[in-house]
Amino acid sequence: MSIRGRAYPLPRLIMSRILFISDLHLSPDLPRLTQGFFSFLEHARGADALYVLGDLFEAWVGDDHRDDYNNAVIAAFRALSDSGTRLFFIHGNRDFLLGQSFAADTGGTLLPDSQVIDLQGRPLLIMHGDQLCTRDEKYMAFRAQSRDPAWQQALLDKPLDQRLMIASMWRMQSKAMSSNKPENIMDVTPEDVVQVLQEAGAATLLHGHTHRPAVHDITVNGEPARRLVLGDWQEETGEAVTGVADANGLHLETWRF
Ligand SMILES: [Mn+2]
Repeated sequence: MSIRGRAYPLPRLIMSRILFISDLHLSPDLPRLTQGFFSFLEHARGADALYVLGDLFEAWVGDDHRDDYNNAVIAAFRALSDSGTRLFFIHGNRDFLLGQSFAADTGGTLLPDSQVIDLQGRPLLIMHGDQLCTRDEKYMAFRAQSRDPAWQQALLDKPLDQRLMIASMWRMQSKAMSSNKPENIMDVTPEDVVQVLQEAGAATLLHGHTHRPAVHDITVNGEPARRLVLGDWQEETGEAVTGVADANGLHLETWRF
């Protein structure tokens, strides 16, 4: 038996590693970012779990849209989940149509809009974060509509090319509207952050969506609490602020690609 050979498997690390990403806005128009995403999934191998907290895709018009690009993304996720890393997805405001067949093909699980997970004995509340931007009334109205199952089905019943046109129209509208909105409207409402943490019985919230990566120290029920915000992936600089839970606790880490 050779010592150099892989006669003995490495002992499983006692400390787990859980990764969190959001706001990749994957699109065939972003080649560097797409490559960075594929390398990140390689880097994620060996982690216990990867959570994707929404806006994985710039647009998702239905699980039946299986072009080469989407197939490659699904295959890369599948390779990761087959290697033993559990995969979880939460919808974002761009990819609210991600469905069960997407999740099944990646070997992952679609979670509800907000979820409490156990992080080494401590509850962590995770979500995309758009539901906290309640001062943006127009968006909240669209959100309510876009999460209605009947409305979603009516959209999915349209031919694929029509859905692709609708999605590109939404993107243009969203860009035009965002540039006219005051800064504070585009961020989370502090009172809602406190409320969701109280309801969840958690002292830590992790979300994306706002593209304002940071760690905020806050107070909930008179106790110290934290809100961690993941960043959006940057095609130009090749950087993404991700979340990592390991021996050092939950923290943000920049992934360079
Ligand atoms: Mn978003």
